[in-house]
Amino acid sequence: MQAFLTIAVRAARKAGDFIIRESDKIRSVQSKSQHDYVTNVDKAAEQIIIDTISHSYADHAFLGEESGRQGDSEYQWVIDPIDGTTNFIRKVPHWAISIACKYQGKTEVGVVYDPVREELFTAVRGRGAQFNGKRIRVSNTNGLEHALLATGFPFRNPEILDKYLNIFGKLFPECSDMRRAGSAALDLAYVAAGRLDGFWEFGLSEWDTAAGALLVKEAGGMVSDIAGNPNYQDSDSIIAANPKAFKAMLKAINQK
Ligand code: 2AM
Ligand code: CA
Ligand code: CA
Ligand code: CA
Repeated sequence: MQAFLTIAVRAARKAGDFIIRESDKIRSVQSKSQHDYVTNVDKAAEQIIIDTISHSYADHAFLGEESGRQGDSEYQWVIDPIDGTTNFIRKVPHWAISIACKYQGKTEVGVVYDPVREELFTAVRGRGAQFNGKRIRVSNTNGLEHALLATGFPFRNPEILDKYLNIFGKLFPECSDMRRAGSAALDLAYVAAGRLDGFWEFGLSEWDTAAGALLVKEAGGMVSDIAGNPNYQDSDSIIAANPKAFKAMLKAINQK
């Protein structure tokens, strides 16, 4: 799996260099659905990542946000070329490349790379998580009183806004503060690095969370859906946090 990590990092760095070079030359901004934008740069970056990986692993399969599913293999690479496209388009320097490699449905390798800050978060299942080559752990914050949480608003799903606001109303008064920075992959990486104590969001896709969720778990954190079910991929919600904050978040959410 170490070889897969090397390739994932190479692909993320190549895409990162490309995106930074192109960031003053965004040619087209399209709306895929309401509020979900994509640019020519997202699409080209995804192709760079796929080409880099295919060069080493010609028979592997891909699931990319912009190009969908390709190939059929026990190995599948899950790619978000720019997580935080709205920030990227508006020149807010907070977005990342997210690449995960799954074998037989299980995430084995995860990379989240922020090329603006040159911050690289990596994990291999069973081998821990690293930030720029140094081992990271989730925070030790106990409970919610001093916890800094992050979230994303349900911009795509106005029908779940009431459900979202209800949970916000339970968590926000209990915690120290809540961030909404616009990149779920970086939110998860920051939980893994202990910069944030917890994260929760509705309506994310596999490419947003696959790499980041492995980072959190390998850094000693917990990941589940809003009901505490570890198979968060089967639901429309995700919670990730250090184990103590995780427990406190679920308790706060489930209180009447
Ligand atoms: P994306 O930039 O790859 O689309 C944060 O809420 C998550 O939702 C991000 O991972 C982001 O991924 C996605 N997202 C899509 N459209 C968004 C929008 N208009 N505002 C905020 N996040 C958006
Ligand atoms: Ca998108
Ligand atoms: Ca995304
Ligand atoms: Ca994206």
